[in-house]
Amino acid sequence: MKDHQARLIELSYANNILTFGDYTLKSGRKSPYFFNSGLFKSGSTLAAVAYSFAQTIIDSPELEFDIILGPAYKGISLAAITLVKLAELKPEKYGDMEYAYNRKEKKDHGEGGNTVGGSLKGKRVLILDDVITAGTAIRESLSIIEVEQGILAGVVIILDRQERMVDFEHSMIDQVKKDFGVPIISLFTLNDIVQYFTGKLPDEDIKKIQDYIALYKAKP
Ligand code: OMP
Repeated sequence: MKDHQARLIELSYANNILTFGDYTLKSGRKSPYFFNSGLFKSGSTLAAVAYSFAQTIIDSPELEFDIILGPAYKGISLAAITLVKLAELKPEKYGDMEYAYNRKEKKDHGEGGNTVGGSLKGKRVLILDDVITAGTAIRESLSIIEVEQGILAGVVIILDRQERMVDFEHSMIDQVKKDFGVPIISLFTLNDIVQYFTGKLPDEDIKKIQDYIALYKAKP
């Protein structure tokens, strides 16, 4: 784990973005931990996540893309702040790059269209989002790219929960890598969380996570 990744885990915990307790997920799974990226709401936490995303992208030359897609709602601000940071760190490469996001509701007046921002058509699109669990949200983002005639170039997320799909023993991440042959990168994974908090959290909390892993961990 790089320093900025460990710092992001620490800061997420300090700001109640990463919490331990009893949660029901979108997939119906009962999880002993939750990551709420909607709580990146202060200037300093937004700056930290933007830096971590931008630095991870810069450190991943295999990610070659022309535009960033931030899926509504939580991906929108994440994509915007990351592009600002990329333009700051590497203006020659990212200064003119655009981002886009989808509308949740269809619009038939004004500028129309299902996306706002740059056009995805014919472009290599990087999806930037918060969390992948069973893969439903990422599936929706893939269909936006398809409808808008873009080309998937890769995915960067904050947290890979390393879980299997609802009806399949492998993870959605592995499936997308296989189907599209593109990189999928996370700022940190559930493994990193366990590693970071072992010895810092009560053993019983770590045990609950281990039990959860035993139930839902994706097969490689
Ligand atoms: P999947 O669509 O199952 O991959 O779940 C990912 C989505 O679930 C995220 O985009 C969030 O909306 C939500 N989520 C979190 O935000 N944090 C978590 O720790 C877990 C989930 C979740 O419900 O699985």
